[in-house]
Amino acid sequence: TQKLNDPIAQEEATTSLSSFTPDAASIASSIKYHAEFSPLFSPEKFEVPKAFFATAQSVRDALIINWNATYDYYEKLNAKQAYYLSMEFLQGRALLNAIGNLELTGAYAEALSKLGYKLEDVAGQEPDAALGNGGLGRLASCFLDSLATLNYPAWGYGLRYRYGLFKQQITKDGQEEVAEDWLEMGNPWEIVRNDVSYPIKFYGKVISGSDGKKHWIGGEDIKAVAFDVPIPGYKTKTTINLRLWSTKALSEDFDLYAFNAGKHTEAYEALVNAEKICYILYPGDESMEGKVLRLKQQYTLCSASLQDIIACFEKRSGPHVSWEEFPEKVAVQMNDTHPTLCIPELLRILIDLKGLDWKDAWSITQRTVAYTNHTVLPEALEKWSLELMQKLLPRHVEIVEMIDEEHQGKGKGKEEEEEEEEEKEKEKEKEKEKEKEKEKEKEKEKEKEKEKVLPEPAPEPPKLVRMANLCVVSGHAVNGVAEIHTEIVKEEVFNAFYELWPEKFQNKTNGVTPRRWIRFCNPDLSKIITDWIGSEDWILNTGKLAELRKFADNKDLHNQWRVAKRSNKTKVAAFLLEKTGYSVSSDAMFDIQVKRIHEYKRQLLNILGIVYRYKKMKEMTVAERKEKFVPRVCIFGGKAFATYVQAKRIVKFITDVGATVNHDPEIGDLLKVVFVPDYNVSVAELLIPASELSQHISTAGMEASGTSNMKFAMNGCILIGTLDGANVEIRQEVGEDNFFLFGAKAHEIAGLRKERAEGKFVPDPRFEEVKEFVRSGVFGPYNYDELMGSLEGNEGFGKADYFLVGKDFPSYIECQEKVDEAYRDEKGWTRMSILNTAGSYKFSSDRTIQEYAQDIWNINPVELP
Ligand code: GPQ
Repeated sequence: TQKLNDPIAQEEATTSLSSFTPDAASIASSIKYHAEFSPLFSPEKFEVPKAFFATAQSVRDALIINWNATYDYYEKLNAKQAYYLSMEFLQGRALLNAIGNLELTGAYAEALSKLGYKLEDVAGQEPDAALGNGGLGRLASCFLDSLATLNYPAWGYGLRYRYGLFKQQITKDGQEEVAEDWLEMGNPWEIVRNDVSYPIKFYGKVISGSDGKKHWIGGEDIKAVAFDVPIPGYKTKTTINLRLWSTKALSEDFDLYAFNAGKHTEAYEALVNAEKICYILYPGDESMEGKVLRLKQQYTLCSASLQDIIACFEKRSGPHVSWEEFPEKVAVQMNDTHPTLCIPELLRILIDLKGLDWKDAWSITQRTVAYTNHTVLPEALEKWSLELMQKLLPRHVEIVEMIDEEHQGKGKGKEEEEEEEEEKEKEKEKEKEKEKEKEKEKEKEKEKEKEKVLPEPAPEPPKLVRMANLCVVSGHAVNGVAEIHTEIVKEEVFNAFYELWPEKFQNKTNGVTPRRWIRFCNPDLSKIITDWIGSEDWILNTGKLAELRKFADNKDLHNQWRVAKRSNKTKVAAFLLEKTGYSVSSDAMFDIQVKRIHEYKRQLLNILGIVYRYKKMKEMTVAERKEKFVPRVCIFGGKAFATYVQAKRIVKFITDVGATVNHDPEIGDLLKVVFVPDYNVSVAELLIPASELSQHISTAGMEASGTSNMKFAMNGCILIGTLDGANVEIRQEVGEDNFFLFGAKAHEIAGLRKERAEGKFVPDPRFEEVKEFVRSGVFGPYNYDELMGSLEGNEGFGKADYFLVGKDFPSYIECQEKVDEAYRDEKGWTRMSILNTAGSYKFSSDRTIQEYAQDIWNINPVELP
């Protein structure tokens, strides 16, 4: 590497921004400039971490120029803008994506090589920005890429978590979580806007002013500061913004007196209290402190973002602000229910601060916000304790009560409503009196209680605010994320609302960005696609992928296709060896299931299928087993939520099976089972291109959509799956013959569970056999009684095989036999693989975003001059 503090290098390095041109020489000097003047690393060394940082900063310069141009133009045009509010953004790494979108990959590779570095190594230094858990967060990030690429005026809003999603370590006890200090070396992509900050209030009380207005006063005040992350579009100058909020105490809140008195912890209590809001995503919420923290996080996101959106609206409106026009300029999308507080917050600002009356504020709010539902699992539909909310956000609870009243009063005539209003007022007065009486009674009872031997019966369960209902009532659109999911949303979960407002309900089948998920993660396959289609147009217009169908039987394409897959597999084999110590053959079929560990996703079905296969192998002669089974590498990856005991048992089970099978000399390359630690976006980018079979085997009706299924199909994997989520549509597009289907259908599930509860289910003997085998202790001393027991019995959630693993087991292993057969036919398999890529065009997030833009947000693309 060149020494950077010699005068010539310095002169080169000071090349200013204005002369930034996308050729290797000026890129190299821009990198050197940042290496030289970056205050974050010591001057005498120029090692890879510093090279990464300097490279990223030089890219950021280019992004800032485009960001500013985009911002200025939007400001001038004052077009309607969409705001995507999400607690999660799973951005992954940014470097290769950014230079890829800017079409500067070649130039950067050359520049770095001049400086003695390989682009690949430098890019490998970047930590994943893991500000999310899984599908929901990654979807938000894919949407940003599509929004920028399609030139839609839109911004993302989220929180800047100090720690990313935990790092997963696999030990002999299973999963262990370690904090992910992703900001340790600094974040070269973010721009802190010290002049963009908003006050956020918690607690306090509401008083009625002499002006008849409500005032929320007192309480705890902190501020939210903006950190901007530029999001470049592909082959466009448009660079949109992901604005992440970081919380801080007000400067006067550092208690100098306490500190000087030696009470150090006490002195900065307020600082920690404010900053901890943004420590981590989804802090444990079993404790009351945890619950409060989560609600504070949600409110911070909503309040800061809305204050920002409103400030922007006012600025763009000029001296005459017409609030009636707000919904014509602003669309707010709530990514699941986490940003629900947007609704009462917008109403609060409009009514209390801007002086609008309820009717106008309500109408504006309804026309502005829309809600995406991502799950039908009842335990995942958020409900907040009314009592807690009342303490933390007293004014918002009043507003939520008004919304409820408004909703209850729907469809009534105006006079009737007014009369009712009067009645209600009277009722309220009466109730207040009654409340007072009750309080007195209670006090008396408390006194008596102290004298009693036995306690009184338990109090009534706490009242809960149903966030999803609030979204459905208040928003103008509600959407599910795959066709089957939207049907369930309409017919079951929100059926009463659907009957009331059928026009609100829509489907927006998810999608993923073909830039990150084909073009950049699978350059070999991309080149082949481009060569055969005759242009790169498919990257922006995935419809073109369908043209590959014409060549599905072409021998030359087959050869190239297989070479690319094989080369991706070799890379994964090296990666697995490094991370797990297991050596696998690249000739074996790569069979992958990567996603969050959850019972409904049924990693347990997969691993029990593997155990069954292993048992059968052991019962056969060498010749028999080679005849019956194709060699497979079964790869798992995914994190379990830290407090989800059953999910962690599943991780432990998979690793135990791996430890036994992988060391069994009789089995050799015929079967390997590998759990990849710390699955994240970057690991996905490596694994998906190398996968041949991919598993999407949730209990039908439980996976809202799934998005990795789309990525796998795009990369020429064949899916084995149930008729669930987007699998249904993928199968339709790629063709039934090119999808391995098994399992019970969504409409059968309730009946099957009922049968089970009535003791009518007769398990398949092969299922009994496999559980017995596990219990016999072949996989080590760990006691699997509880895990296997959850698949038995007849009663209750979590037990009695709620997720129907036993029911689907026979059809699953029979389907897996068909997979083996199909894999032996190399030509047939390659054909299926090509047809999967060809049939995946619908699942570009560009298509999804266009649908949101047209049907929900009513926004139009704006191309920079
Ligand atoms: N999803 Cl509610 C999450 O990743 N996190 C969540 O908290 C909820 C949903 C997923 C869902 O399970 C997948 O089926 C979807 O494909 C994904 O959201 C994006 O819609």
